[in-house]
Amino acid sequence: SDFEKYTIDIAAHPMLERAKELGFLTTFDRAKAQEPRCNFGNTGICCRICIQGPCRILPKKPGANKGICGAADYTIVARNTVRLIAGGAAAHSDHGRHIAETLLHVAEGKLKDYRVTDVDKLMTVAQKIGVATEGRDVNAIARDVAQAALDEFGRVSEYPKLTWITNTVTEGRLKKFNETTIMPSGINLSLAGLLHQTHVGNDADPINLIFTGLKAALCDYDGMHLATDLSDILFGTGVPVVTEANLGSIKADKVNIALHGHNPLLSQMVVAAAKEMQAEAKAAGAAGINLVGICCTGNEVLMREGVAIATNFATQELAILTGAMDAMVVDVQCIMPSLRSLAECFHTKIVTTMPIMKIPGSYHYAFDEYNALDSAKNIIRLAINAYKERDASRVSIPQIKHTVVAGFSLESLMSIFKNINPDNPIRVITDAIKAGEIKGVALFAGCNNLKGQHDNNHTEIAKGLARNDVFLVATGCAAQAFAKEGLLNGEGVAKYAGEGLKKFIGRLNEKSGLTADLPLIFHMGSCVDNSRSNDFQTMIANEMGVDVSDIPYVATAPEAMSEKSVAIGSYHVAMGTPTHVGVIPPLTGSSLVHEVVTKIAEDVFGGFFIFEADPHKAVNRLVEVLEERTWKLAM
Ligand code: BF8
Ligand code: SF4
Repeated sequence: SDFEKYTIDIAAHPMLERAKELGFLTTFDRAKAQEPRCNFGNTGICCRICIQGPCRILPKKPGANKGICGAADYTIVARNTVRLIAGGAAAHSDHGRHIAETLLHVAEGKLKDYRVTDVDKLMTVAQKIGVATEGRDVNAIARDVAQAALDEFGRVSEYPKLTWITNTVTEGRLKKFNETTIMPSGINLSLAGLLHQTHVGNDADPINLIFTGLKAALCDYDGMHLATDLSDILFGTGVPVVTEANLGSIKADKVNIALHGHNPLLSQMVVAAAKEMQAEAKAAGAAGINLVGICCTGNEVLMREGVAIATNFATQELAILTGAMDAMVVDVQCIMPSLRSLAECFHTKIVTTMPIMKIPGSYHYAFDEYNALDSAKNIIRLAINAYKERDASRVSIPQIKHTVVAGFSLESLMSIFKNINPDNPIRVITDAIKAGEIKGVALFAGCNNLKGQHDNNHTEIAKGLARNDVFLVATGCAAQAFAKEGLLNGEGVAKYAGEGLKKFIGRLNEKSGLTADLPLIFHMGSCVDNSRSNDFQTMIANEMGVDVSDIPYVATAPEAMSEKSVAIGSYHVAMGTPTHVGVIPPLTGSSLVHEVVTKIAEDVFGGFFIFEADPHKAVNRLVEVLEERTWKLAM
């Protein structure tokens, strides 16, 4: 049927069948209805930057080979692309700012429900960014760390440069960023500057625009990194957890609440409140409260609390179609507005919580940091009441799920490495690379994109790289695809790892100190937690005595969709990382821009984009790149 063409996730098939029976349209139907796409938009040569537009480029038609203002295809494509980066960087860093503000209020003693949970991480971060720790009170240190994070946003002069970048990347990268003038000082300054630069009648130079885009992408890195660090400080740094994933994690006999979005500030409180409210759920006739995650807020509470994953971006609607979802609590980003109308057909309550994310017709429970736990309890109460309205005859949960071993913050990965090499844990991986046991490392990141078969690129590329002995780490919806497909457990290793990778993970297993076997792919967290992978790269490069642009480490976003993924991919290129994208982005309308980001970028940064929609070709290309780097390192 069509359903198999839409997605490889077998839990999704019966839900899509059900939608069809009930006459509900899902995102898969809407994606189909959008075809055929307009070629101008598809290739990036539609400009809507001023309201004389849209101007569309017809290369061969005199007068139409430029926009009304005279903008050429390369200007239009470059402007559109860098504005995508700015959107992504704004989203990630605003998320980081929210966490920083909360940490500041915690340090000032203003919030009763939050505290500094991971004092060790606070000390590490403080030392890293140059905040004094010696003999100081925890709250005083936390205040300075939070303030340093907030200062990243408001700086209006070009100096000093961003603290988190300055203190986390290799010396070589820092030099490169300064030489190419892409080193930012203030996040807001850079993003506003980019919007100015791309205004009608401003910069027409595609190269100049791309460099500004990379500067914004580095703001993305900075905002993500501080979001990860400060979330760890507030809620704890992930340690290995065993849980489960896919729609089968929704329980017919329990009050089911999905945590969907990105920001852990609220979802952590819901987790805490749920622990206290099991009795209330039982009084309503349920066996208890069952929390499940969708998208990155799901990844956040998976890493720290072991909460199960219901599903990822493309299939978020299907959680409601089980008929057993009592409430879906959403915060920010990647939440389909369609959820509300679908929920209307069931008893499900959609609860929006943030001032910048409302959906007409849904419940809005304004999240109040000052009474966070109470906010969370009110939401759970709404879910318990909804449970009472649930129609058991309409419940149909696909009994499909897999065991997931996750929680691999860099700290928890290093503590496993430490069991093998106590003096220098990172050598566990650099030695394996040098010995040729593994071919390098690949980061899987990013979304689902309805342009392709859901989750197929993720899993095919992962299996292909595993077979080629590449050590795999993952974040975001990519990690959730693997979780749902059973690749985040020991069986995944047995089935798909090449001989070298099998030996490598086997060695880690012997000394892991865990009861569960280690997985084929190491789940590092949410999308902001790509910063964990960047720290991993930096450690490897420093240990090998080279820059990150020389190490066999690649990134892939097999099903990239969001502006955030464009920002992440772009800063990876600036970091010197070969970066594969499995969806052809809207920039092919300018051969110049295409050439710059796929080829010339390598001469400047060492990193470059690989656009390849075919998963098998992508694997070959990525393996080739890794082998070339290993070969060069050995020379
Ligand atoms: O921040 S991977 S679809 S959920 S944007 Fe969104 Fe993409 Fe999923 Fe996480 Ni990241
Ligand atoms: Fe057209 Fe130029 Fe306006 Fe773009 S900025 S819409 S190309 S006139």
